[in-house]
Amino acid sequence: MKLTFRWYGEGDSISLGYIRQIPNMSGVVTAVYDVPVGEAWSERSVKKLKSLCDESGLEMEVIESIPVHEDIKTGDGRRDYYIENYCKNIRTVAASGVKCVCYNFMPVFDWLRTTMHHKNADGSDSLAYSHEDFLKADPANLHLPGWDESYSAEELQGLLKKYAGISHEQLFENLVYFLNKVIPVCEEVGVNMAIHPDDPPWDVFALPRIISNEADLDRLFAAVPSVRNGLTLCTGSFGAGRGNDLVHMAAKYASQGRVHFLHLRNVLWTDDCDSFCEVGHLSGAGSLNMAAIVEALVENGFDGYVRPDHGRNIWDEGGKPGYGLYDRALGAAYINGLFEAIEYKRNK
Ligand SMILES: [Mn+2]
Repeated sequence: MKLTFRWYGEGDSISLGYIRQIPNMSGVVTAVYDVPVGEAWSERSVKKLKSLCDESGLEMEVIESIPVHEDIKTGDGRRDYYIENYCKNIRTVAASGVKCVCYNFMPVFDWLRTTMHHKNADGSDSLAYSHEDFLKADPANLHLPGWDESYSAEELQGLLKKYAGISHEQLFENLVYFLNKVIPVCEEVGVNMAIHPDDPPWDVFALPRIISNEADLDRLFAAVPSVRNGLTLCTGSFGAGRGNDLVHMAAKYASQGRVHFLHLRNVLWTDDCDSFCEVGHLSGAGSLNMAAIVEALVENGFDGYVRPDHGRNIWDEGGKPGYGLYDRALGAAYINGLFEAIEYKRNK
């Protein structure tokens, strides 16, 4: 596996120098952040990122993400223009050595929590989702932690209205339409597309979601069979869905060669419905058996990019919720240990 770390570009308070010092770190996962969603990234911006990484001794082989414009998801008039830009972006990043692009196809919200500061018993805090609190949210007057600055009230209502007429079937067809244009470019330039699952893996506010479980993935891979069409196995996102058998899914998609990118984090299911909180990465901290998941991956030939996903906020670090240095670095150390132990045992 290749261990990576998400880096939010030059505006990130965590420096490449710090990232470089995490044991076994091979590279960063990053993106161009100052271009509106759907527009083309300049070669200059991508090359700048690449040279910053080079100077720090880190690779830049994974982009997370090239965001998909809502018109592509809704299938509206300008989708072909945005898909063309998307293909251009794939060519641009491939020219700088990128091998994997993480993206998602979630309408409007690409993650959703009800608090960014859930207090854990150990004094740390983390992101959490309470189904009870979620049900109290009023779609006509939405205020969601982490989202209030992303859309104006009018924009949000406009988008929600647009999606009111879009079924799961339609959204899926729009995803296939998009991939049928994008995957041939990926084949040409040697880039893997890694779709990120819905987070959490169910519909929110009547917005359709189509990458929530094994059946969804099977349907996607049957519709666009190229192995360039793969996934980001995000254990925390799929793992919030209690019907998802992560060990089975890890084994199945790794053996198909479709796990291009791995997000490792644990979640703790906190009640009898859908509530969960984000916890430390190791198995004992949450509801997922991380060792069994990684073992299933390794035994089925997984050799791709891995990154520690969201961490807790510990040691009074502050900063971007879920994306501090400390707990993600602890997660990285744990991930190194898991892989080393499993690979050692296997190769003995
Ligand atoms: Mn993830």
